[in-house]
Amino acid sequence: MKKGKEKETRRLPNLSRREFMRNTAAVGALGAGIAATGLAPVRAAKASAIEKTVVPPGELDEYYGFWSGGPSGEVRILGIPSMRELMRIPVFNYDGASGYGLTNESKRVLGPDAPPNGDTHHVHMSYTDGTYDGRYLFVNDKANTRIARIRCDVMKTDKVIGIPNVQAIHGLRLQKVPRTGYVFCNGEFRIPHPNDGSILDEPEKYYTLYTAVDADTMEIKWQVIVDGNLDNTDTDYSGKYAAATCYNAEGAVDLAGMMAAERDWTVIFNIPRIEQAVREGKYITLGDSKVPVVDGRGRTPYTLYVPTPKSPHGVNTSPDGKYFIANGKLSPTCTVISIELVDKWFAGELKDPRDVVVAEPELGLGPLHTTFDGRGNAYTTLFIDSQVVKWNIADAIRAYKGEKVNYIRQKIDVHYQPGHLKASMAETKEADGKWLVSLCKFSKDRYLNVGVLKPENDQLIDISGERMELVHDGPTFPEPHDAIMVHRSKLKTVRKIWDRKDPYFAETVEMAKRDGVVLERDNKVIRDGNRVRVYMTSSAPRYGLNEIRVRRGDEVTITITNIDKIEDLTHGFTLCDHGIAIEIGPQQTSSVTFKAEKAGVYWYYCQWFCHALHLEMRGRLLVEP
Ligand code: K7E
Ligand code: CUA
Repeated sequence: MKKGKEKETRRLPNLSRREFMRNTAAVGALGAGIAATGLAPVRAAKASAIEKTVVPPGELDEYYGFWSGGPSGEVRILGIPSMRELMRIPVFNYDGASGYGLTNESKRVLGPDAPPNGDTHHVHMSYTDGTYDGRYLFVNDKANTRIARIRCDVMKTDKVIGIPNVQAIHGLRLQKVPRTGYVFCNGEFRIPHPNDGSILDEPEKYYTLYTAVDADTMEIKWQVIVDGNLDNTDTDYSGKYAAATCYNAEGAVDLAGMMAAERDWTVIFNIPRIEQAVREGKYITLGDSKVPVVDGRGRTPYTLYVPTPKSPHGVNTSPDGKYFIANGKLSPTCTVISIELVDKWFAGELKDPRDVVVAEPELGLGPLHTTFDGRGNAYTTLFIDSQVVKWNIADAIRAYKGEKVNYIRQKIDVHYQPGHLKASMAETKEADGKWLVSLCKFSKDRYLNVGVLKPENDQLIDISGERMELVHDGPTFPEPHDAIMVHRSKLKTVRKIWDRKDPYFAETVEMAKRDGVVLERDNKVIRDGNRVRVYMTSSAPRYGLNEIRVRRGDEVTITITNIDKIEDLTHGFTLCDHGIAIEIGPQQTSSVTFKAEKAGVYWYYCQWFCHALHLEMRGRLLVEP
């Protein structure tokens, strides 16, 4: 009896509510006495775990979480452990609240004819010396083959670039040491070269490339042609290597073909050797692009293809810098690659590419991604089993050598079908093993039914102790793929109001200068043919101009400078019936250009609640016929 009671006590905290209730009934059936005495401590334990996630009103979270937004095209900021969503950063999407995609400043970031959507999967923060430095975030757009950079001081997107010669940027990772020099981008889909219709249904002629972008200038530095395709990627802690998974070694264009081989591979890039090849002119260029392209197919000095079972997905570097871990997806295993042995391979000391593999732990069904606690343990999502498995890397290596050790530490149910997971600071050398988030693709019955489209479910797990403990469910709009958790001490430079010298609106300031306008003071309308430039200030609760007169057919640029210096005092400018709404933060200058096509009176108003007289903060655009 006593044994049974202890077993239940251990198991219960990990169960869903429904399972919890069922279990309570089961225990009850064993004997009312056990149910009563056995459950009390369980509830206490669960309550105390949940308590750790409670951030009382008025208090701040310990971690910033940055979530990709998938086909929402954005990046989201959450507070951890509360899981409160703090902000959304529009990146590839258009956003009606901030006017991203409408203001001239954001249009300069997005470039001309930017598509209205994006598909963000992998958001990562810039590094100095192997840990986050709070300067930038970088994120991919799989849908339109772009990447973007977000400035962390203002949390705004400041660069968006297209990647040439490839289709669908999927995996994206940053060089970690000595600092983020390169952003590495995986072109996922193999395509013809040139892709101009001259080659169509000849898949054997398709290929894809690995791209290195300079993180400071956002210039594309080089590309490497690879065999197979490119799924996820990660980098090491020496600055020398990057690894990427390939799930379609077959080069197939249909499902059955892509799944055929028992092994695909993980390709490892030797960065110094690729740089050397570029310096020595050992490259080609493709099409109109001037980017140096190095051929890394087959056996080359630049690449190492490590056979990996089967259609591997995520690849993750352990925070001690020793291993790349490729997640098997269609194989129940992870493949642990020793970076020290990769060194030996490139030095010519090993014969077989499989010699760099030091473990292949069997974890469960559908391993997709792995994260770390900095104490030698790895945590892997099992998509099919709907679990997170905690396992010990050193023990998995011993088992691979034939020792009888159990490397599995614990499996915990998650709800349901997890993709990525990430522990706090896990992709830095300062992995601190406090929290882990499991990004579950399905929430099914976990929330009130909101219709056919359900939210995803991000579950927070306390990993600070021996046992993982599920402590929070967090619904999210479809669909973040990945997330990182950054300790708040890394982000001390986030601004509270804009700097008037900020480069984000420097071009607009230049335009005002040419018009002889002092943005912080002048309220003026300048006519230049049928172009009209309107300059005004905003200061709660009024605009500098409460009427603007233009003629039908004019191209009108409205430039507003928010002269309020009070933190959080954002104004807006919405022009009725013109599809225009922009945000102007304290000390910011924002501008928007439109054509006055309809004669008549159109009210403009401030859409950010700024003052008791916020509703009165409005004016008229008078369009003469
Ligand atoms: Cu696994 Cu795009 Cu990182 Cu989705 S990817 S889960
Ligand atoms: Cu200004 Cu509301």
